[in-house]
Amino acid sequence: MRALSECRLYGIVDLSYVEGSDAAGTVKQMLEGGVDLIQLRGKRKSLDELIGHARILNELTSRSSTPLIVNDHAEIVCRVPVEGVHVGQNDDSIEVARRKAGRRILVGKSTHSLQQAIAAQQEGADYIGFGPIFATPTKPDYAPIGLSDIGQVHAEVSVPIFCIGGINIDNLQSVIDAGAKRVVMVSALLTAHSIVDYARCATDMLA
Ligand code: TZP
Ligand code: MG
Repeated sequence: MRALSECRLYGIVDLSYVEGSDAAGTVKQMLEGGVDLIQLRGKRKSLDELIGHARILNELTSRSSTPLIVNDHAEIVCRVPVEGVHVGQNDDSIEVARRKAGRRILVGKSTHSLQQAIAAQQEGADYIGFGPIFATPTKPDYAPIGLSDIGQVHAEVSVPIFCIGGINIDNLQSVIDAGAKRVVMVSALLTAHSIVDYARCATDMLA
């Protein structure tokens, strides 16, 4: 399985953008385009529905040694051999997520400030999301934090940092120039004319 330290482009299969029936096709295109870490996110889906999707996606990601992370629900990790879970500031703590999983998994945490980033590392996160960098319809209730703390968060946090929020091909270079090594793309990738070409372009820029 690919190590987190080798991951640069994190793609999220967000079921508010992708029909469940298209999720597997989306993941195949992401993998072909070089997305090297994938998350399943379905805010409005039941646990059973998410478990069904996770099973199908896990077949694809495991074949290409790409870690699959599920959003929010450590319960899924007990039922499907995915690699990890991602928790937000208002979700299970990292400790609770690890206890629920009952096996060794990756746990990522969303952070929205430098202080939260440092706290998440101290709490034992394997990686963090840092953002939203720019305003985004995918997480509309969160104020963007901008580019200014990206350098500092990389100086103070040693676990992999994935900048997230409103990132697309047109602003990716500004995020990299601010110090980012890794990014998450949700809507930009999922609404791209060609997910494969879009991901290839982003991975080339992050290489
Ligand atoms: N956490 C912070 S911003 C965000 C999440 C889940 C959404 C990112 O989506 P997009 O479409 O890439 O802006
Ligand atoms: Mg969450």
